[in-house]
Amino acid sequence: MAQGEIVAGCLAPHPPHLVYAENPDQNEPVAEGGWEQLRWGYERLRESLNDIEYDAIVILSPHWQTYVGTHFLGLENFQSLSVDPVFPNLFRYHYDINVDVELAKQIHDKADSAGLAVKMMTNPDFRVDYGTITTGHMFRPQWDKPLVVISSNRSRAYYSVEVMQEMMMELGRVTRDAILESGKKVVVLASNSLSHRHFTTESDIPEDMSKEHITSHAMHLWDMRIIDYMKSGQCQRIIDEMPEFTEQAIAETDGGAFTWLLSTLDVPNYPAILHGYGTIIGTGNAIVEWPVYKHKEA
Ligand code: 2X7
Ligand code: FE2
Repeated sequence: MAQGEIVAGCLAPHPPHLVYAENPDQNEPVAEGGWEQLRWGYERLRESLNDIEYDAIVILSPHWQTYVGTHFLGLENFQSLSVDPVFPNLFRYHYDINVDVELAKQIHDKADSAGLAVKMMTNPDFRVDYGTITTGHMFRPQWDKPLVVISSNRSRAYYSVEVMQEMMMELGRVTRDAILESGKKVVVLASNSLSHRHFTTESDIPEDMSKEHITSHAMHLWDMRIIDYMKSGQCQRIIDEMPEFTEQAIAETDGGAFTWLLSTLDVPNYPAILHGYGTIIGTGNAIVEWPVYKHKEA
């Protein structure tokens, strides 16, 4: 069997506003657009990967929060209605998700052997979180590739960013090893915002872009610093500064997805492609691609 491959890795944020603004058939609320900078960013990401072949998409979502270990969706299909608990006015999405259970189990088993606490989620009534669904929809709205969905162990909540990073670096390494052994071509996605300080009230028209901006200058500076590291291929500096970034920018990196992504990619030292940046209810969001397919020889 040929060796498997990670063909690309992406930072693919999940504010439900993006799905709301796209008005897909699956989502009940209707919008007059909004957040175009980010939606155009997702268009550019999709276009960039259009000619790249892959078998499956692996997503780690901070909104599937499992405080005891890391869990993996473990049934072939999940269907239901997902309602965002904070924004039920924006996100009521009827999903139908196919899972690559074989690959999920391979990653699960490798993580287990490495000493991480893991579990396959085999409850057919389990409700998939809106982070997974929004990233899945915006990355590939046709939903024609099976997913592997990985929960967030939230180890930062019990311990610290440092402990979270140790665990997510290990989870990233075993994810990578399992993918290489599987013989499959895979895209890996970290579903998270950067700075994550929200406004506490919503405007009357949620998609009124005259009300949208970053919550503070400090948040903007942090987001630009991290983006600069991504664009200039300095991902080890992101790992090194993750504790300060996560604490000072209240960043959604606390869920571990970003650290896990960088680890699956062997902490890239080549430039990432920034497809878009924008704010959503005050939070900072970047759509970024690491084009591994261009760096095979390196
Ligand atoms: O989950 C989110 C988020 N990360 C950022 C902004 C708004 C809503 O939901
Ligand atoms: Fe979020």
